[in-house]
Amino acid sequence: MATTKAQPKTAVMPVEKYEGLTSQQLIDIYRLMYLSRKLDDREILLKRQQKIFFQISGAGHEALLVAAGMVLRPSYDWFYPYYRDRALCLTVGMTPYEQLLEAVGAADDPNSGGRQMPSHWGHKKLNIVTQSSPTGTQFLQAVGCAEAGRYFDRYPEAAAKATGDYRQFKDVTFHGDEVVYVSCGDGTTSEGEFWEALNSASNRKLPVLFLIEDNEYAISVPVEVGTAGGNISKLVQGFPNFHFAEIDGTDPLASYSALKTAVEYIRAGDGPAFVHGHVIRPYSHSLSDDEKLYRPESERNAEVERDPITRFQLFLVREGILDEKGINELEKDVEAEVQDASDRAVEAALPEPGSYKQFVYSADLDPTSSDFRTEAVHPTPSDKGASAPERTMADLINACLKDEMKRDPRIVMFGEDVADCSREEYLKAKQVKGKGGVFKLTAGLQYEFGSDRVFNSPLAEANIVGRAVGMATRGLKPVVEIQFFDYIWPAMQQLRNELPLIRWRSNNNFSSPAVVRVAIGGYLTGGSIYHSQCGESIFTHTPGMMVVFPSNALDANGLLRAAIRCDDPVLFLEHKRLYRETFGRSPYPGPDYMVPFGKAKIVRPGHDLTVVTYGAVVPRALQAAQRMERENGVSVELIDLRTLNPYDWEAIATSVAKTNRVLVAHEDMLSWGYGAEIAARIADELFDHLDAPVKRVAAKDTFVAYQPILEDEILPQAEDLYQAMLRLSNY
Ligand SMILES: Cc1ncc(C[n+]2csc(CCOP(=O)(O)OP(=O)(O)O)c2C)c(N)n1
Ligand SMILES: [Mg+2]
Repeated sequence: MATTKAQPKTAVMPVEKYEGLTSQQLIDIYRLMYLSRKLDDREILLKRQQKIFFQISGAGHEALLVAAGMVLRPSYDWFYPYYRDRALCLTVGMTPYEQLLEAVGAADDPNSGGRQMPSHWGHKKLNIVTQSSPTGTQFLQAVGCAEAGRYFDRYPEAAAKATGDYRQFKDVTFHGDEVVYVSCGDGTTSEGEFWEALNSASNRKLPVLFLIEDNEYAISVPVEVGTAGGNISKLVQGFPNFHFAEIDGTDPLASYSALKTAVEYIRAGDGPAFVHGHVIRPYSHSLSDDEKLYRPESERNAEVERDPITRFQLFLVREGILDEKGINELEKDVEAEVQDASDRAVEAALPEPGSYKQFVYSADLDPTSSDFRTEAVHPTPSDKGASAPERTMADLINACLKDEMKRDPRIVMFGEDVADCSREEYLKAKQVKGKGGVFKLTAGLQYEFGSDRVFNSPLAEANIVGRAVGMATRGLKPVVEIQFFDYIWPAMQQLRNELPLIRWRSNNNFSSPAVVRVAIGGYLTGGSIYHSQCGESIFTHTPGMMVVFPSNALDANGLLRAAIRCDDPVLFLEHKRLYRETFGRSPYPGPDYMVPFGKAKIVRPGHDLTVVTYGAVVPRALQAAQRMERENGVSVELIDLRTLNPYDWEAIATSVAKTNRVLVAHEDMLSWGYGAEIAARIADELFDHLDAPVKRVAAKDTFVAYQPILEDEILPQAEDLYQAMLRLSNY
């Protein structure tokens, strides 16, 4: 482990004169720093003129970031910057005009096409990956991006283009020694995902440069409040394989020197690096913040003394590199450039009204299309005289994963316990059989495809999803597992604010079509609160996320294949109770069987009333429907939605127009559940067809209790469905 001793915050004279930089390079550094500051000043002016709507500056961070930009390779390395990184983006090639296009929200803004606030960097050509506003979400994605680069380097054939699935639209580039840059402020190091990322980067010796820009404040909260002892460098020293440096980030030469060493260390493949730069924040947190409210004049004045721009200007003059005339000319030149960029940006075309609808989902590959409808090649249960063995949902999910891994070398799988055996020597020596998931859904995959493709994650759900986002952005197809839906919540930031948003917020410049498989649901007899939860509507309420919830083995197989091949992120919900149920078993349908999204299955045709449901309620509703027919002569049409986003409105509308009575049923709680939306839409659009109010059956508005008597009462049973059908048909 290489370490660099902490250095004082004040500038230290370089050991080698100017760190080996030429006079011209020193002038270029000053130019970029000054340009960055002037762009902030211009944005502040534009904000006051109400030509832009938000401003957050990179002021005070310029020296550190120009240095970082200089030691990294544009369009070669990968960048996960944060909002103070204007100077880095300029240094690696983003133009002032492109930066101001985001500030005005222009259609041609390469960062986000007018969708994100200013300083939310993203640039496809420059490998600057779309940045969001939640602090700290970039770290695990950077780790995943680095893992993907390493994977492609080891398996270059995986980078090949292929037609017929997402790979057609996902270019892969890699060099083998690229560095992934990720940065944040001192405050953000308190986020859990920061620590999860350090843990994985360290453990896997990944080529990631962590740059911490410590301006001693997170809005108004000083560093000693967020960070134990007030110095993040002291806390991270225990992570193995890292190179560490702590520097004066207002000194471009000290920054350059430290970052150059750090990047050399990473590029050599020795592991990640952590560079902690002390910087200043002269312009308050943002234009919405006034630091005079929490920082006295004395403290603010002390910062002025450390301003990197004035100090470096003095340095250039003192060293005879530029005289005052030269400085004036350079500054005038920069100001003219900013003026010109600004004049053009305020005139730039704005996004077309209605264009917001674009790029919520892939425009290239539509999983609802007929391309995703293929026939089973072996007899299915509907084929009379089928002789192939009936397989469970667990079997056919496992079979699909195996088929797809064979077909697509970009697929990697990880999660808690998904590997057969992390200590693979036991597996190789056949000393153990292997686990392959707590429900055994991934059993045998590590054994067959190796530990680079199927491996255990740390026990950290954000880690699983965050890394998957980074990998998928880079071109891999992670098919990750969340062990229980009940424990999905640590990953919520990634699942809500990242995974489904990458495409839309980057205006289609990036995408992250990962698959997240989740074991969900109750009816377990003793599953209790934390092994029984549903909650699918939380995710169907997130634009950009496809949500799939199969009820039987054949659908699970075909839908999972469609999920893996498609170009959008998919939350694939697998009901634990259905994994090995007798209901819904099927023979293996072959390696190319697919069920398109958004196409419901009419489980049972009928003409008196419609039931719309999915998941584990399907077999219960079927039982109730059969009883309705038997005891009351009522013919129930049972619709299994199969996918919840998108969902098959046409099937619902056609059925309700025929039966005029509808029951919407699900296992999740009633209030604010998935059925509320379906019922509301039926009431709105199909009112004229209804002979009775829309009914709903769902769980009670509580969590599931352990004692089976309570569990039965809480979750909707066939009897509840029967009673609701009866009331509806008698209305
Ligand atoms: C998850 C999350 N929580 C809160 C915020 C609101 N917020 C934006 S910036 C910020 C402070 C960040 O401080 P630091 O990491 O030190 O960066 P700095 O702005 O000082 O450069 C906060 C609290 C956010 N964007 N995301
Ligand atoms: Mg800060």
